[in-house]
Amino acid sequence: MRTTIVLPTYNEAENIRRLLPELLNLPDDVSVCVVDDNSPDGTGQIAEEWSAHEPRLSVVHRTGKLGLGTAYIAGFRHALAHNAEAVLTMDADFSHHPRYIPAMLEKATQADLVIGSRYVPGGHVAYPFHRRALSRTANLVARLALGLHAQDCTAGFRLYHDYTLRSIPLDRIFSNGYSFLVEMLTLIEQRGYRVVEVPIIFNDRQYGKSKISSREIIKAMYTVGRLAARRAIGRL
Ligand SMILES: Nc1nc2c(ncn2[C@@H]2O[C@H](COP(=O)(O)OP(=O)(O)OP(=O)(O)O)[C@@H](O)[C@H]2O)c(=O)[nH]1
Ligand SMILES: [Mg+2]
Repeated sequence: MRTTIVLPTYNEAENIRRLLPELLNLPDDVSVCVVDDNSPDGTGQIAEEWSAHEPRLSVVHRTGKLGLGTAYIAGFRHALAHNAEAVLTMDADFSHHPRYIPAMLEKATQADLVIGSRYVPGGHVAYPFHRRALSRTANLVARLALGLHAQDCTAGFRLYHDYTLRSIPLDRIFSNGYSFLVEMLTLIEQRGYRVVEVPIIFNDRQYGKSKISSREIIKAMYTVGRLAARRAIGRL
């Protein structure tokens, strides 16, 4: 299956140097699309230099920090325009380790969406307590308010089939940032697609800084509220 790995990046210079070779050496038929928001630390340039001698790597440069959700959409559009049969999204900071990718690709034969999941048996989160509590609460609220079935609704480690992505009206997605993931999953589950979770051990980043902020958390609560209201009136 021709798979494009979409990597949104903002200030991931230390990580991207280490991650790109691991991804490009995977035994599977993968290409990589870095979506960089003009990172001040030069992540976009590093990826650009690599792409000059690696035809399987492409870089989408955006003018500034435009948010994670629209970065995913830019990556989806790029991958679909280049005939990808599947699109895998992951963080560039090694929280999502490339070693899980083969298992996710294998599961894709049984699912329309595969989630690299922290919250199924065998999964684990190596986060400090407060971050773990935040993630657990966000998941619980999303599951209860939106009736989602997946255990890890906020995971960014996902493998989408091309047909799954093509059936979602990407133009109409209203949330950006981290809540984008909850909105995408809601639209996918609502269409009756099969979602399968593969356990992963999620590690805290080693290099670089987190981009999650209290503003993002408030925006995520707004997204869940808005989606729950739409679901209640049957207009998702
Ligand atoms: N292009 C782009 N990438 C982003 C943006 N915000 C975050 N990212 C990337 O999205 C991925 C996830 O962001 P992180 O900062 O790791 O967020 P997080 O995983 O919630 O936080 P930590 O656990 O602290 O790392 C990383 O690869 C980031 O570089 C953005 O606005 N634009
Ligand atoms: Mg991270």
